[in-house]
Amino acid sequence: VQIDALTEEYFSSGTVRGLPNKLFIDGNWISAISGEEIETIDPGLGNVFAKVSAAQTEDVELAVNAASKAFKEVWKDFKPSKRGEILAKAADLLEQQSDLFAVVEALDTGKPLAEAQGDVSSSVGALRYYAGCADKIQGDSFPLGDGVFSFSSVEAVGVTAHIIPWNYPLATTIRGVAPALAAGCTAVVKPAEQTPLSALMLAKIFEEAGLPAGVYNVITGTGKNAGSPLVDHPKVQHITFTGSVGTGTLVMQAAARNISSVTLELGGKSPIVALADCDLEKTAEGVLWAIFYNAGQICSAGSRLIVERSIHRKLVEKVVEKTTQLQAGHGLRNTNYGAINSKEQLDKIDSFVQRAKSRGIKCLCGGHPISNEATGKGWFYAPTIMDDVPMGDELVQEEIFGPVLSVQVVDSVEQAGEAANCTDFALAAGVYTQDITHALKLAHEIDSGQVTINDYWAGGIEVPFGGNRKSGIGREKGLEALSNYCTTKSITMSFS
Ligand code: TXE
Repeated sequence: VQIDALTEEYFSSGTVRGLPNKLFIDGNWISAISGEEIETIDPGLGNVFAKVSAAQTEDVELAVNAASKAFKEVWKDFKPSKRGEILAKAADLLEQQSDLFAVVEALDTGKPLAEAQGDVSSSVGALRYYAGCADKIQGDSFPLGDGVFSFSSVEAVGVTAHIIPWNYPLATTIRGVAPALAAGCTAVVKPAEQTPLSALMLAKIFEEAGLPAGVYNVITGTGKNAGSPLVDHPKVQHITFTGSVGTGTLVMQAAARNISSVTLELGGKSPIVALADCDLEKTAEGVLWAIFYNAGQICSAGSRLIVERSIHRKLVEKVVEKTTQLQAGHGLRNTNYGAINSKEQLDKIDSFVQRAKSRGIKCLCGGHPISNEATGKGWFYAPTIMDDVPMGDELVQEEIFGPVLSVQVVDSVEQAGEAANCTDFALAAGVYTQDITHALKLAHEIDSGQVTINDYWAGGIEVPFGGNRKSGIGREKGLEALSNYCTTKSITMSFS
């Protein structure tokens, strides 16, 4: 019912009432010192529906200082079980407000409401998971003999910066901030300029849950004016970044200047290997959602189908047939295939496809922008499948970050493994086969942060997630993510 009311309000007024539009620093809602603002656009209609403050260096300074003060004076020695209670309360509050969050997230990103609802519920789960971790972070003891005893104390690193992309704004914010806060760190979040709202709305949730001022801060603004001074700040001890390889490189350079640590979750060109004995129906369904969920705007999207020649035609036909089930449309109009987040991204996707066509690569379906049938507005791209793409082609090598599947045909399990590893990326992979030996052999051989067998999106907050090589450094999610926000101090004493 709330969703219906919010949808109606949005389509009649062009916005949603009560959206936050200021920075959240030290527990206060304040405008950027410059007074400047940026607009946020609904990609499903191409209309501006909200404005937020545009932070610059001086605002970043305030936020980092607030986070530093809160770390030293309040949060680092806050009773761990109480930290957990606040995170658990925040999870409950987010769950209660999930309709509002899902609608705003769908508007900001352009994704279908059902997908945004999934993002909110997985974010509630992530908050609960790390709430339970807060009082279970502990050290070790090291008996040394000779009257000397040593133990370790696992401590929070300090102020952490979180640079968030536009494809999963809420989920990416929470998957970094929840373990950071559970570990006793404070956070300054810089959401993507295209999708700033949910990180701000989360501030309201944390406020209501009783999080002390300065522990969670949000500075909205551009990468250049707000993101860059944040990652360059000497008081920031750890940076968690999700985004492009180019910006990740700049972030790592900034971290190197300050000797701060980084977690980088960058791009991907993830393969799905379909061996001759796979279940064709299940594989086709897996491939469909691996590449067309969120219109392919996912770092771990399965953007390459590596298929054995004997089933190539049959499998590809099935996937093409299934793409006809996809209904493009505005995220709040009960569709299952949403918009591309920005005009720039739409143009980038189309230019990859047009270049490929001009090189003679066969397009099996899609291959062009489409307009939202109901309104003729918004940025949509037809689900696209490019067939028999050579290994060295840019469609195989480069991240498109859109709904474009490149099919690679191979003649053996060995060739499939080689094809899977033929790019600079190593984020995710899927393997579809009935043969356990082949499944395990490929899982072993594929260089990737995660491999899923006979499924693609399986795996929750419990499972570490991240990439190798150009796909990044470090892992998020799971207990492993806590180590991003902790440092070990060894304390040794003599009692002889
Ligand atoms: O990414 P950026 P963009 C890929 C995808 C896409 C391309 C460009 O291929 O087409 O990147 O997207 C902030 N210092 N991915 O330009 O620049 C920025 O404000 C500090 C993959 O949006 O990486 C935003 O908050 N921060 C990806 C965040 O970095 C800076 C998700 C990501 O933006 C900054 C998104 C700077 N100098 C895009 N410059 C994934 N792996 O999921 C920008 N930012």
